[in-house]
Amino acid sequence: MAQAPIIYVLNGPNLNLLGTREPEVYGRDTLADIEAACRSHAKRRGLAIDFRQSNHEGELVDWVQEARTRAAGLIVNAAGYTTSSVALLDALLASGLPVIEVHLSNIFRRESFRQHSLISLAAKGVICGLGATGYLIALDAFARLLQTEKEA
Ligand code: CA2
Repeated sequence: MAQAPIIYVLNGPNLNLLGTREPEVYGRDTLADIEAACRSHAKRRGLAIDFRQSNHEGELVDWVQEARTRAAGLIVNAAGYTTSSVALLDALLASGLPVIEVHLSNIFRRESFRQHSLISLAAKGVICGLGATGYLIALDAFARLLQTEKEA
């Protein structure tokens, strides 16, 4: 059987703290819970995931460059780098891969500085405010997208 397409799921700074603080904003799931949910959901959709988190901008850039040759798409929650990282935006644009941007919280109900995403300039779609479910919806979108590409 052919290998399942790989979706890189990249998480930015401080998301390793999920489940320990600010549950009213980010929910009670830990990042490990989200990874487990993504892994089983991806399997149901015929996808594989490579799920990672880094507090370092350059490491995220390296992973996007790596994804170019390994992945069929990227799900990115760039966290605090969302509004500031031209380097990450450039890497995403250069990857030529479809990107879905995800945020756990509804950034449009929060401070205005959170509402201007640079990453969105590289994104096919953006999902926010649905907590961990947003990642699963992004995987659903990739399953449909890749199926449509296969049929074309
Ligand atoms: O809602 C999201 O997913 C965000 O990307 C999360 C970022 C924030 O800067 C964005 O505006 C929206 C923050 C991630 C920090 O996560 C924490 C989790 C638990 C405790 C403290 C921070």
